[in-house]
Amino acid sequence: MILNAKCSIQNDKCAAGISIVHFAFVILHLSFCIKYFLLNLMRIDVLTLFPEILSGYVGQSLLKRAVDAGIVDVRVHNIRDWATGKHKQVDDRPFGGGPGMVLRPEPVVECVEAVQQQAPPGRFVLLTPQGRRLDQAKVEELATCGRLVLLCGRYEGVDQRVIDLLQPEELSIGDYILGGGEVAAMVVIDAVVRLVPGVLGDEESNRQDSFSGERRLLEFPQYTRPREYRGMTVPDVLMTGNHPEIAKWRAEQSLTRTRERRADLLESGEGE
Ligand code: JD8
Repeated sequence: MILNAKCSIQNDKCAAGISIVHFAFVILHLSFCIKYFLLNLMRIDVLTLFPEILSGYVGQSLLKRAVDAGIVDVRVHNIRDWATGKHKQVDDRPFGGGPGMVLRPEPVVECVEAVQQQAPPGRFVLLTPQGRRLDQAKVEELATCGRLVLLCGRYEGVDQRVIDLLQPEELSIGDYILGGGEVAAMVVIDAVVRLVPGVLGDEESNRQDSFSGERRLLEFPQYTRPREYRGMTVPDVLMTGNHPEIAKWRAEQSLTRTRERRADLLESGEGE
């Protein structure tokens, strides 16, 4: 009887222990939701075999300021930390033969799962030449997610089963071949972070607003001091102080430049 009582007390303790852990988890996730979704903050996790490639960039002025201000939280994780076995092997030769190595599925999947569990799961992106090409519309979409998890491959890429199992959004930064996903991840971070409210100064972010939307033109030419350099002078209109005229000149310059260099940015008819 005494034994039974002891047992039931222990069971209660156990059940209470589990529910307390669950409760703590719910509170933790709730606080993350408030932080990242309601307060417009952003957490970015980068999964890579070469974390040192990211460290210089993350310490850079604009991003560092945002990190220091608590607006963005960038965390870099080394996939190798999830490798098991004596040699912590993360890559292996491709089945079917061919050059190079392929990232093994186990350390990658386990790394993604562990990192996703640290907070409410984020938008999971794989940087790969096979991905949809990144553009400013996609950047704006990513900037509205409270959390991004960026997976960088290396070598010949990741085992296809990682993709089939975890179904990341596959993105490419452009039609050229990089050595790995790290530089692409930095491009994504750079483009996304400047859209998070408070990262840029007010002046800059207002300007961003006026350029968002579907019609995008190239920038007009900029000039600063000196007024004359090696016989080249600044266009007179910029020295007049006539702001309506300056705005008109700049708009014309933007349109001409876009027509000449990037006609693809203009909807048909507008460039004529
Ligand atoms: C991830 C490995 C290199 C790719 C063999 C050596 C993005 N726009 C982009 N260009 N390239 C990448 C990219 C390249 C990568 C990896 C992204 C992982 N590589 C491989 C296949 C052929 N090379 C990218 N985003």
